[in-house]
This record gives sequence, C-alpha cells and structure tokens, in this order.
Amino acid sequence: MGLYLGLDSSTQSLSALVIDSDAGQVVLQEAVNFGQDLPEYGSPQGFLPNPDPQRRHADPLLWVAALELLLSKIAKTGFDFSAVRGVSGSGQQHGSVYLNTRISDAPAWSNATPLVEQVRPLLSRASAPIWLDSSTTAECGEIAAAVGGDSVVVSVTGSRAIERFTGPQIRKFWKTEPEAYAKTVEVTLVSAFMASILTGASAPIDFGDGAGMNLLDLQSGAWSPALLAATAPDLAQKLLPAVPSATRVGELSPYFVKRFGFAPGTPVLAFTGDNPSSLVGMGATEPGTAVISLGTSDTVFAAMREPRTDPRGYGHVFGNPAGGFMCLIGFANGSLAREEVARRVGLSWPAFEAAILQQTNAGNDDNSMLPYFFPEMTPKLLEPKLELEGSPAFRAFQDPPANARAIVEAQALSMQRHSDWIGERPRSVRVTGGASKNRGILQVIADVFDARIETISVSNSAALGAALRAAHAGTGLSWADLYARFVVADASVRVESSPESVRAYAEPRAKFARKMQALGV
Ligand code: XUL
Repeated sequence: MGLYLGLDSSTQSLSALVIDSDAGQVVLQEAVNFGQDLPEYGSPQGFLPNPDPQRRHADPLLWVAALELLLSKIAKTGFDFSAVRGVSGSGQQHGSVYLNTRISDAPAWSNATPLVEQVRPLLSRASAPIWLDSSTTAECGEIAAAVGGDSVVVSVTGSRAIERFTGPQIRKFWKTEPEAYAKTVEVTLVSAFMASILTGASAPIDFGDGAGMNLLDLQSGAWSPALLAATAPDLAQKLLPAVPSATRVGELSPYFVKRFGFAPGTPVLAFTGDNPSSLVGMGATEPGTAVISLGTSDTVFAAMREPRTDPRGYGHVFGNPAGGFMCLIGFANGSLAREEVARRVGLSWPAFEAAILQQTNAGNDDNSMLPYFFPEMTPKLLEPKLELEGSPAFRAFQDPPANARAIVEAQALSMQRHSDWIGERPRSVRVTGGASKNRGILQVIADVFDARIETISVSNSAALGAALRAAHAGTGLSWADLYARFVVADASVRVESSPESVRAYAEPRAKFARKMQALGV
C-alpha cells in the first residue's frame, strides 16, 4: 500500500489528510481546531487577540501542540502510521518564526518531555506575525525606497513590498526589538517550521512559500542580496538557502517514530505555502487551468509558464510546487459584497441565482457597477468605491435582477483584468468556495473568461495538495495520474461559455477598463 500524509497548518486549524495512492482514495481526514481544541493558548481564532487591529501574531507553540494533538487523535482511530510512505505539508503563508538555536543544533527531541517544552527555549521571539498582520506600512516604504522603488521589488520578488509579507515583518522586528533580533540565528516560515519539527532538523524554505517574503529573487531562486540588505542587518546568515518544493528535506525524527509508530526513515518532503499547495490539490499545476476561490474574499490563482510580474503591482508570483511559477491575486470584496447587494435589494440566494440566469442577459443592458463596498486590495483602494451607472431604478438599487448581475459581472471583469498580465488565457476555470454553488455566478465567469467552468469537490485542497506532493515524490506517479485519481471535476456542474454572451462582454470589458483608468488604478 502507498499511504501518504498531507498536513495543512492554516490560520485556525491544523488538518491531516491521508491518501492511498494505489486505491485512489482519501482514507483519512482529521483536524485540530486551535480555538476549540487548544483553549489554553488563548487564541480563539488562531491568533493572539490584540486591541490593535493591525497587529496579528500567533504563538508558534500552539502549532507544535496542535501537531502532537492531531497525531494523537489519529492514533486513537487505530490508524497504522507504519504504512505511511511519505509526509509533506503546507502552512499559512508569510507567517514567520524566530529561533535562537537552529533546530539542527538543538538536542534531539526527547520522548520524555512534551515537544512544546523542548521547542519553547529555542524561540527568540515568543510570537509569530501572521498574514493577517498589516502593521508594517512604514517598513514596506523603507524597503522599497532602499532598492529603488516598488517596481524593483516587484520585478525581483514578484510582489510589491506588502505589509503581511515576511521581509517587512522581519524589518519591523529588527527595528522594535533589536536585541531579540540579534539573538535570532534563524528566521523561518510556518511551513518550514512545521517540517523542521517533524524532522528534528532545520528544514529549508521552499520556492513556493519563499516567494511570499519579498526576499526571494524569482529568477535565481536565491535570496536577493539587495532585498536582504534593505530588510535587516545580517539577514543572509539567518536564512537557509531556499530549495525547490520537490526537495526531500529529511526523515521523520525518531520522536515521531517512537511515539506514533511511523516507520523509521519515513521521508519528509519540503513543506510549502497553503496557496501553492492548493494549486496541486486543485489539479491546476499546468498552465491553462485557473482556479477561482469564492469566499469571504475571492482569490484567483493559476500556474504560469514564465515568471512574469503584474505591471500594476497588485498580483503576486509564488513558486509552483510542480515547477515554474504561479500567480495569486486577492480581492477583498468577495462574498461580503455579493451578500451586501442581495441584502439591499431583498433577494434570497436562490432568487439571486435565478435573477442572473433567467431575468438578465450578458452585458446587463448597460447597467454596470464599480463594486467596492469595502476597501479593496486589487485594485488598491483605501476607501470604498461604489458607483452605479445605468437606469434610474438600477442606480437606486431598485432593479434587483440587474443589481444582482451587476456585482457578479463587475467582479468577474475585475478578476479577468487583474489576471491578464500572466499571459495565459485559461481554457478552464475551476471554481471553489461557498459561492461556487451559484450557477448564475459560474455562467458569468464562463462568459467573461470564455472558458469552461468546473467545480471540484475537494474540501481541503491544501492538505490534499500536500499528500499528492508526498505521493508524487514517493511513487513516481505523474501529476496527471494523481489528478485522475484524486482531483475529479463534478460531472454534474459543467458550465460552458456561450459565444453570444462572450461577444456581449466586449463593451462592458472596455468600459470597466475605462473606469479603472479614471480611478488611476
Ligand atoms: C496569501 C495569503 C493567505 C494565506 C492564508 O498571500 O496571505 O492566502 O496564505 O493562509
């Protein structure tokens, strides 16, 4: 049997998923919820509460405790860990852990003491800033200025200097706690930290997650000397060289072998970021298939043949775990904005769907919307920007069907415009997330992108991606073989574009572009 374990250390939970590569089946899924299962860490939402909404830190020991608890929970089900042939994982991106001793230089994990107590003395910083932290605007400006502007940061690292990215966070740590920074011998990411705990040795950061630091030179795969210097002193010595995602970073430490019965020598593949891992879990590592995740916020991600960067500076480029690169573009006005329209015009969710499918047409009779009910990251708008253009009833939010279609069309046009720089026109778009059940939304995306829409019934694409990566390395099965077994599109939800509707979007697309230009974004 070939069992492969994937772990995903996300903001609110740590989850495990085991696949049987021979049988083509997911054989186990288990999770630990940080707030519910580990209340003693005082992090109901996975991070330490702080009155400052910009400051979001988590306790790295919470993640270590969660790992032990998760494996104990799995052990209780009678699962035979000795059948696992490989392990990989993913982590919430950008979050950073600071160590005063490299884990490779620390004593081997002892089975006589809880792991948390062995890791605690190794931390040079008690908390880890995570991706929800937005407190580093000053540091972003300083880093960009030091290297010649944001366009330089984009062209080297694939993203502008961004508050949640690791480089600006490291710089802030150096500025505010210089002594603790000086005592830090290694800075690592959530993903590589978890791999280090499992192997009992310092696991390197992979290209997938490393690209979310504003430090990695995408072309060379090495830390950029200019960005290192702009970020904090002596940073080069505190980072292990980044590695391709397919690197075997070690084997499970004897601690896990003894405690849970894993086979000695079980290989551990580099951990990566949760978004690169989801690219695998969604079966989208080949260019031509894009993924749209419709959640509280919306995300578009896709594999890229070449390391292009977004000339407008909103998108990000990360490493594709299957090789090459991927883009990721985030939109803050996702479901919250759709729900706000539904609420204003009094449409239930089924009526919202019917309004798009049955009561309106592509192009919406020239009724259009700038859909920014809340501040937006793509394009960057610090203030809400809601503008309606069209009939008087539409402008007064008194034409429910047209109002419903308008928000969805504007969001789809925005997703297309802001992903056009990747230079790949997706032939198929895989849509996930709560709103992917809405066929009206799927049809609009199909017509705006002129692509086939598929939905994939994978509940945890990051953990599945991790298990698939471990299986790819362990079995030699091709990605195509693994996807055929584990990432199957729901045959009942196939939405094709309609040539007539595709044509109808030419003018709305041009109009949307003019609106963006008028806003200067
Ligand atoms: C990506 C990002 C988030 C986290 C969530 O840039 O910040 O998607 O990875 O875990």
